[in-house]
Amino acid sequence: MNIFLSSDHHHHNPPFEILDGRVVPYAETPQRVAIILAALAEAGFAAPIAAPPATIADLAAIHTADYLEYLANSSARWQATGLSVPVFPSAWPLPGLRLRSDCPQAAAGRYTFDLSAPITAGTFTAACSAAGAALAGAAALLAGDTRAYALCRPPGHHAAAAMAGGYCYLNNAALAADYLARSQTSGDATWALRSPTVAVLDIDYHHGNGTQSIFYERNDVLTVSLHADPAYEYPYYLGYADERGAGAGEGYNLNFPLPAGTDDVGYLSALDQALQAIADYGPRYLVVSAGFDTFAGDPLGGFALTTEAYRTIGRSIAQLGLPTLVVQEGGYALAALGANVVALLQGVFTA
Ligand code: SP5
Ligand code: ZN
Repeated sequence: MNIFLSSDHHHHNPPFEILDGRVVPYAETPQRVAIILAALAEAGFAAPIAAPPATIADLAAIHTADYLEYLANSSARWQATGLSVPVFPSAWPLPGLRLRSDCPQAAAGRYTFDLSAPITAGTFTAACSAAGAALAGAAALLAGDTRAYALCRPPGHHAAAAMAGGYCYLNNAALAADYLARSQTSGDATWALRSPTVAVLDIDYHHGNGTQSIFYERNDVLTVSLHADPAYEYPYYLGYADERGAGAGEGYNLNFPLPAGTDDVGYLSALDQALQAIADYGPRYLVVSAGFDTFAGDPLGGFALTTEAYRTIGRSIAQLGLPTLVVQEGGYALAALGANVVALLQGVFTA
C-alpha cells in the first residue's frame, strides 16, 4: 500500500473566501496536509511518495482545453489588467446573459461557479500536483497494488469538466477513475476484450457535483455519493436522489441525500445501501472520494460522525474486495483530521 502526495500543494494558499455573504479565512489550508502527514507517520504508515504533476494531456481526458488554458493563465492575465490576485468572479453568464467579453473578469464568471475557488499564482501548479497524486495512485492499482491513498490538495470532487468551485479546480478522483476505466488489462482473459468498469464512492459531506456531472452519461463509471441533502446544504443545485444518470448513463448515478445531524448509525446504514449498489454493479476498481467534513466537529459540516465511524467505513469498503484508491477530499476539523484519516485508512488497508 502506497501513499502518493501532491508535494506542490503549498503553492496554493488563498487568503480568504466569501461564505454566506461574509469574507472568512480560507478553510482549505496547507496545514491540512501537514496534519494528515504527521498523523500517518505517527501511526506507522510508510513515507509518502511525491507524485509527478499531471500533464495537460493527462488533464484533457476529463477537462476541456479552454478551461485548462484558463486555469494556467488567469492569474497572470488578472494581474496584467491591474487587478490583484486572487482571481474571484463577481458576475456570471447565467442563462439570458451573453458571454462575449474578453475581460479576465468575464472568464472568471464563466469558469467558476461560486466564491470558494479563488485562483492565485500557484493554484494551477498545486492542482496539477494533486491530479498527479491521484493518477499515480490509479497507476499503482493497474500495476497490481490492491490499495493506494492519494493525499490530494487542493481537493477535486466539486470541479466539473470546465468549472472550478468549492475549493476544487481539477477533479482528482474523476481523473483517476477515467484513467482506470480506459485502461487495458493485459494477461487477464476475463477482462482482455473490454475496458474495466469503475465505481466512485463519494463520502465527503458535500455532494460531489463535479464527479456526477463528468460521468453522468457514462455507464462504465458508476458514481455513488452520500452527502448532506442539497435542499439545505451546499452545493444546493445538484445531489438529489432523483438524479440517476442520463442516456447510456441512466441508472449509473446514485445519490443518498442525508438529513442534518446524521450520526454514525444513520450514516452507516446508508453506506450499506451504497456498497450493495456497488457490489451489484461489479466494478473492477473502486475510487473513494474521502472527505472528513462529516465529522461531528467540522466547522463546515452538520453531521455527527465519530472517529470510530471512519474505521468502520473503511472496513466496510474493504469488504467489497476491490482494488481501491482512496482520494483525499474535504475535512476541516483540524484537531481530529489526522485521527480520522488514519482510522479510515486503517479500516481500508488492514481489513
Ligand atoms: C471539498 C469540499 O469539502 N468543499 C466544500 C466547499 C463548501 N463551500 C461552501 C459551504 C457553505 C456552507 N454553509 C455553512 C454551513 C455551516 N454549518
Ligand atoms: Zn466537503
